[in-house]
Amino acid sequence: MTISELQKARYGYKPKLPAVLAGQVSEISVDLGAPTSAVANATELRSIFKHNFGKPIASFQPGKGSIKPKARTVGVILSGGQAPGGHNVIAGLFDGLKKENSASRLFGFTGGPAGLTNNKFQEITAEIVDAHRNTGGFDMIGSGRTKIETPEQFAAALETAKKNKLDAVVIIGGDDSNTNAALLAEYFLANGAATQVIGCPKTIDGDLKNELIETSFGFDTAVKTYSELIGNIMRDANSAKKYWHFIKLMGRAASHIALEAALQTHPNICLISEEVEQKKLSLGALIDEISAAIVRRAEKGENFGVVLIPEGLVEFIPEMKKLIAEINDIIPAHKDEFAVLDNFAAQLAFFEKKLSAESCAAFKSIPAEIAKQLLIDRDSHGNVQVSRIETEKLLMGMLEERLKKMKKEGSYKGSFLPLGHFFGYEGRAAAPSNFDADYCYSLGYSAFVLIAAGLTGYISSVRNLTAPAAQWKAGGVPLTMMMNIEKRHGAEKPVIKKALVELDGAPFKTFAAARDTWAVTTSFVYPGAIQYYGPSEVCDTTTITLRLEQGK
Ligand code: FBP
Repeated sequence: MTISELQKARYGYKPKLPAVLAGQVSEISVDLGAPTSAVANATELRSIFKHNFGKPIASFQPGKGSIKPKARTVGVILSGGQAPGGHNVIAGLFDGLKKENSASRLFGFTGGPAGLTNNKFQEITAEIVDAHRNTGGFDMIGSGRTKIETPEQFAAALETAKKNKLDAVVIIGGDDSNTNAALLAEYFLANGAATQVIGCPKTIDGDLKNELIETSFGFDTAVKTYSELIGNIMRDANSAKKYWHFIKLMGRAASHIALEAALQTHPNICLISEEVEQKKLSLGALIDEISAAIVRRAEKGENFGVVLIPEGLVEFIPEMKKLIAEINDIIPAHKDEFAVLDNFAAQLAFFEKKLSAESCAAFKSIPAEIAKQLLIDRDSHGNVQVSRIETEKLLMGMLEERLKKMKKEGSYKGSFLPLGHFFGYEGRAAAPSNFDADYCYSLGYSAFVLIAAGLTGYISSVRNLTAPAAQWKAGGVPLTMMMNIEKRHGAEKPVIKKALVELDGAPFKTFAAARDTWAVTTSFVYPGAIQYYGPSEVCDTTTITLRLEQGK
């Protein structure tokens, strides 16, 4: 394989670790705090997680600990969408295990959680790790979205654990995958298995976070990559002065990516799904807001601009949310009838009979191409695949109509040439920034210490992330502490609560205070590419979101 000079240099990059993780594992003392509860529904969760509920928070301190170094066999799984730094989590785990005892073994289950239930793995060797240090993607062992939920799947996972004498399994994933990790930890204990289960917080979406998990890994790199691209488009727009760019950004439910990209680049408009939901803004209201900015800029002779759109927006617009919820119920209830409909006209006729009058009107009001995209198969966790719904085109089409009408009426005299973009996969497998390289390696190393301390049902936690890495604090948070009960597929389920954008939080408030100016006055910022070598303030700092959340 041909390797670029930058890649060669990055193989040699030594991720920074919190000081407490730098020595021998026997020099770490694992402090356990008071019993914990849950985000909500503590009584129900206590009865579901009889063996794990209420465990204390673990924090690592320098000192003589009680960990007795030994050789261990550990499995690791990458689960869900790619996020920059996944390979470094594995590298941190591998290095921790080997430093403790060179006879320890690490098995990488291939293709996501299905690797565990099908007992498909490859042993991770030093050679494999070295060829993936500080690289993006999940290609070392692959990933997948299989949900371990049936009794047969749990039994198969246990069988794999027993067969391979696994001391522990580390699941690197988002909120759904870590919910699975909690269920697996409980199942193993309930069945007398000694295999520990540890989670790691991964997702570019940034929605797996709380006071103890300051950010999920990958968010930093992905949003910096998108911000570079947005900045480049802004510079082009400000040079050519003839296009309005509509940029949809990944982030299935939460708008953290769009908000952070807005803070980094100052677009004319950035929609925030959580605000759209709270203010119950209809599609028509969004078109009012965007067209008002287009008209005001046109009056200044500026017939160009940039609009950021969070990927999950359609699910937060009230009439679309209702429509999608009805479609989610109708398709499984009439599976066979729906499966034989082989063209959109037949599907439309089918839904006309089944949808409520309001949802039927919404379904018919959107372009057929978009309506078809609302019917695409849900993923294994029941999520609508919003990355495949062209929301940017929906808005562009509606704006073209609105502005044409306004031109006829004489209230708009500009020219409107819209261009659509979708930035998602471009950033998801990017080479990790120094922050993500360091954070991920620390998360993996911290997962190893949790294993060595004999803990199960925990997620690896590295905190104090706006300080230099040596001052980061490491430990583990009981997974049940992050859970509540929510309705999924019509049934009440224990799940890790998603962290959506808080409208009273500092990141949103900072954006809201500036957006009226950005809407009309060209205020673009061009952040440029991620830098790996150079001054720390250029290379190591993390997101504006994290800094604002921590009051820095
Ligand atoms: P995770 O929640 O698994 O981290 O994945 C997030 C994500 O990248 C979303 O931003 C996006 O909507 C989705 O994955 C795309 O899924 P797929 O990889 O199946 O296309």
